[in-house]
Amino acid sequence: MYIHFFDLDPDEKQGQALPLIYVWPVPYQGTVSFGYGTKDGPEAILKASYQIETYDARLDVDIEDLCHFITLPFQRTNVAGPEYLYQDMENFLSRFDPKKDFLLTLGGEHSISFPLFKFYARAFQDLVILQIDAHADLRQEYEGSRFSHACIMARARDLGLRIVQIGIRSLCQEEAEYIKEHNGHDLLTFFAWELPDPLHTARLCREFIGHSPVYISFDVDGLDPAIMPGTGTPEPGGIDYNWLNEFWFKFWPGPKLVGMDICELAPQPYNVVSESVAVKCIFNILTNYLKKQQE
Ligand SMILES: [Mn+2]
Repeated sequence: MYIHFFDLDPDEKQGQALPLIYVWPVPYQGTVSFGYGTKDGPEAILKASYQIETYDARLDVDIEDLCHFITLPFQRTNVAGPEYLYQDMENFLSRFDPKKDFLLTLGGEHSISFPLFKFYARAFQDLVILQIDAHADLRQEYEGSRFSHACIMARARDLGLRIVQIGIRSLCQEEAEYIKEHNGHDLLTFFAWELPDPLHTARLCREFIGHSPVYISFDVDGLDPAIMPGTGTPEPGGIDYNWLNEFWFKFWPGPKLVGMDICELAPQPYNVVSESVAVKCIFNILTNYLKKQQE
């Protein structure tokens, strides 16, 4: 069984006062519109993490010296609909403290983010969601559901949360109009076709975020399908791996990160590129954030 994220056993480092990160697998697949397989995402990410070097050569730091990982049991996922899943997730989350506990949630489709938005928004009213995604996810309703993965950021707006979106390139007219109206006020959208360089993007994000804490909601389809083929709704023209890594490098030191999720990974048979890229993306976020917190 692949339980220890990055093959790091927290018991081996007991006594070291390092930040704790709870890895929470939520293999929910309910409202996905096209591709299938997001229920296998969490397991594929855990498995792939065993193959990844834990030393970050650029930052000259090993992730095992930055944090401890504790993998939580796989969340039971009720497929009757997101409302049922949310109840189960909220029950589980009631044991955690949003002020102190960093959850790294492994989806599952993007609808799994909503209980986490609510969880952290309770403690941080000025929370900003940093969304990596090909899709705006700002529809009020999709295929009869308000809690579809295609509406997840509209639900974040219902909670009063500000959102930064990076990599967006697939949206409907209703969403385009919403973005026009809100961009620069309570929403900051970077379309993939006009993405500035990482340094400039990081500066604009930090200006918009100010002193507010951040929660990262990472839909893997934000990346280019050339490096992330394993996802349900691939969209060409996505974010480049090195661009994104450079962005995190320039984004911190900066806003406090309270938690994150990564979702919509649908592993492909005989091809481990997607889950390996997903693990590296998680790794880069954590090493850049935690290392610069220490400095
Ligand atoms: Mn998406």
